[in-house]
Amino acid sequence: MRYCLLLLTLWYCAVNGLLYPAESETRQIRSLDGLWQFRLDEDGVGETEQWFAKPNLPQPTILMPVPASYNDITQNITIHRHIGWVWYARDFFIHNTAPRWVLRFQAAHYETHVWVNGQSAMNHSGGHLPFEADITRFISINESYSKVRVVVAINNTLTSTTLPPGYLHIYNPTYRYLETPFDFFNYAGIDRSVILYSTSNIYIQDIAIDTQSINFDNQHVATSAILTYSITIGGTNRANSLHVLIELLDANGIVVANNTDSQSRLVVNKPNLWEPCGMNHTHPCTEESYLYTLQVTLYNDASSSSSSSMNVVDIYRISHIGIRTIRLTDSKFLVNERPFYFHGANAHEDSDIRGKGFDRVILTKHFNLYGWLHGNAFRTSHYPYADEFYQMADRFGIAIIDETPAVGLSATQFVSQATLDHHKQVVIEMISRDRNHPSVLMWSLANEPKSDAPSAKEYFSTLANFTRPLAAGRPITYVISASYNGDQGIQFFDMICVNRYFGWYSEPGRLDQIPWLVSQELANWRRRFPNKPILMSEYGADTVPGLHNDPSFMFTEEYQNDFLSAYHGSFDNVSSIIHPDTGYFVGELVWNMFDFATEQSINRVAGLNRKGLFTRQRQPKAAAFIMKNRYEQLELIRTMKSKTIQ
Ligand code: GCB
Repeated sequence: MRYCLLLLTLWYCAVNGLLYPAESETRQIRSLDGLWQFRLDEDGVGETEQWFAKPNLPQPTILMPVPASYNDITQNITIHRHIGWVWYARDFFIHNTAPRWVLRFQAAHYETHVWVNGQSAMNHSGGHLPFEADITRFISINESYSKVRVVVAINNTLTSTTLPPGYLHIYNPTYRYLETPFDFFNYAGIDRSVILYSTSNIYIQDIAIDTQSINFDNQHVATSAILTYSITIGGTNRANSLHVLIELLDANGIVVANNTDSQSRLVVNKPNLWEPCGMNHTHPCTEESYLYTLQVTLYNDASSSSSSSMNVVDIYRISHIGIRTIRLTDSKFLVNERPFYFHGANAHEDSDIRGKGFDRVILTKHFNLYGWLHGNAFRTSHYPYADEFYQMADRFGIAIIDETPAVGLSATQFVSQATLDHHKQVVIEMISRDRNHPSVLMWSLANEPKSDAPSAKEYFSTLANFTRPLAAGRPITYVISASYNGDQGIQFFDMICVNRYFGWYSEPGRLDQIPWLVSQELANWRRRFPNKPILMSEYGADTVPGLHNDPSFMFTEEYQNDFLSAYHGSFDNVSSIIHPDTGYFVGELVWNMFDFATEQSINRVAGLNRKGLFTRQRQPKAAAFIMKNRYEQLELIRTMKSKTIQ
C-alpha cells in the first residue's frame, strides 16, 4: 500500500468542524451525563466569590440531571422562571491511558463558562451548538489517574446581540422579566450531553465531504459518483512524517474506494444513493436509508511500508455518508436530479419535564411518528438540533432544513455589527457541525426576521455572501413572515420559504377565505421571484385535544382538520410534482408536529402552543390522521402524475 505525503496546510474552506465524538481503536469516549450538583446564583456573585475554585458549590445545592433543562425538574417556580446565572458541578476520575483528553458540551444555553480543576477551560456563547476544550493541561498526567472537578456557570439572559435576542426588563428588586421575541420557552441549562473523549497527540481534527457529483445512465441509474473530501490534522508540527488512508466502506463493510491524499476525491462505481423516503416506493420512511462509512486512518512515518496497527496514530469513522446530489432549478428542488417535494411537520426540541433536554426516548419516538405519518422533511425550527437528530434523519431518509437560532430579529439587529458577527459565527458553527449529513438539504439562516425593514437589505446581502462559499453544496434561504412586496433580503437567497396563518392570525375563523388567500399569496411571490421555487414553511392552527364543534370552530379538532385541508388544494394547483411543467411549489411543512411550551400568555393556554398534530405527550389529534393520509397520497404521486390530490 502506498501512502502519500500529507499536506498540513489549512484547506480552502475556513471552517473547522467539531467532529462528533466517536469511539475507535484510538479514541475512548466517556459520558459525563448523570446527576450533577446544581444551584441558582440569584445575586450573580459566583464568579467573584470563586465558586469554581471551591471543593463544593455553596449550599443550598440540589441534584440536577444532565442533560436536561433545569426549569421543569422541580416544583419550584423560582427555578422555572429564573433569569441569570446557575451553577453545575461534578467530580470524576480520568485514568491516564491516553495523551490527550477533550471535554465537550453538546450544548448549553446560553452563555457558558467552564472551569476544570479550578482553572478556566472554555467559554461559549450560544445555546444550540457544541463546544469543547483540550483539558489535558489541567490534569496530572504523571499519575496513573487524575481527579477532575468540572464546574460550569450558565447564564440564560438574552440580549439584543444574542441569537435569539431578548430584552431584560427590571421592574423592581423581585420582578425581572426577560422579553423573548419568539414563541417558545427560553429553557436553559446543560441541555445536551457532556462527553469526555481521548485522542492521541496528533489526531484527525476535521473531515469535510461533498457528494455533489453523480453520473446517471439514460434509465436514471447511477453509474458512478465522486466524493470530494478534505481532512484536517490537529496537534502536530511534524508535518512530513504523517500519512493518511481514506476508505469508503459500503453497508456490508466492503471497501469500495480509497485514497491516500488528505484532500482529494473518491470515485464510487455503481453507488447506492441516499434518498429522502417516499422518493422511491421500495423505501418507506421506516426503513433505513443507504449509508456508507468513511474511515480515515492516520499513520506516522514508520508505517510507510507496512500497515501494522502499531503505527496507527488515529482512526475516525463517519458512519452516515450518503451519496446524493441537490440542485435547484427555477421551479424545482432536485435530489439526485429528480423533483423532491418536502412534506412533514416542523417541531421544537421540547418535551414534558426535560424542556429542551436531549432524550433518546423522545428522539426515537419522534422518528417513529415521522415514519407513521409518512413525513419526509422537517426544519430544525428555530435552532440547530442535537447531532443525534441528524444521524437519525440520515438513517430514516428524512430531509432537514437546518436553521440557525436567528429567530426574532428586528430592525435593531440589522444595524448591529455585534449581531452580524455573531450570526456569522453561528453559521460557521452550524455548517461545520452538520455539513457531512446527507439529510441536510438546505440551510435556513433565520426565522421571520423583520425583513421588510430597509436595513434588512444590507444585512441579508452580507450574510448571504458570507454563507455561500461555506454552504457545502446546499441552497440557502431564510423563512419569511414579511409580505411578498415588502421583503428586502430574500433576493440574495436561493429559495422562498413563507410562513402564513390565513384563517388563524388573520381572518380568524374564516376557513372559506383560505384557498384564495393562499393561491394569491403564492402567485404574488412567484410574480416577484419567477426564478426561485417556493415552499410553505409554516401553516397551522391551535387545537385543544378533545374539543369538538360542528360546524368547526377555532381551537377544535374539526377546525384543525378543515384548516389544514383548506390549504392543500392551493398547494396542489402549483405543485412542482403534480404539474411538472408549470408548478413551482416544492413543499409544505405543518406548524407543528407536537404541542410545545411557550411563555405564559393570554393566547397560550397553560403555557403551550397547541398547533401540534400530536400532543406534547406524542399522542395524535384527529388532524394527524388527515395528514398521514395526505402524505401517503403525496408519496404515490409519481404513479398518479396527472391527478390532483384531494
Ligand atoms: C410563527 C413562528 C413560530 C410560532 C408560530 C405560531 O410564525 O415562526 O415560531 O410558534 O408562528 O404558532 O405563532
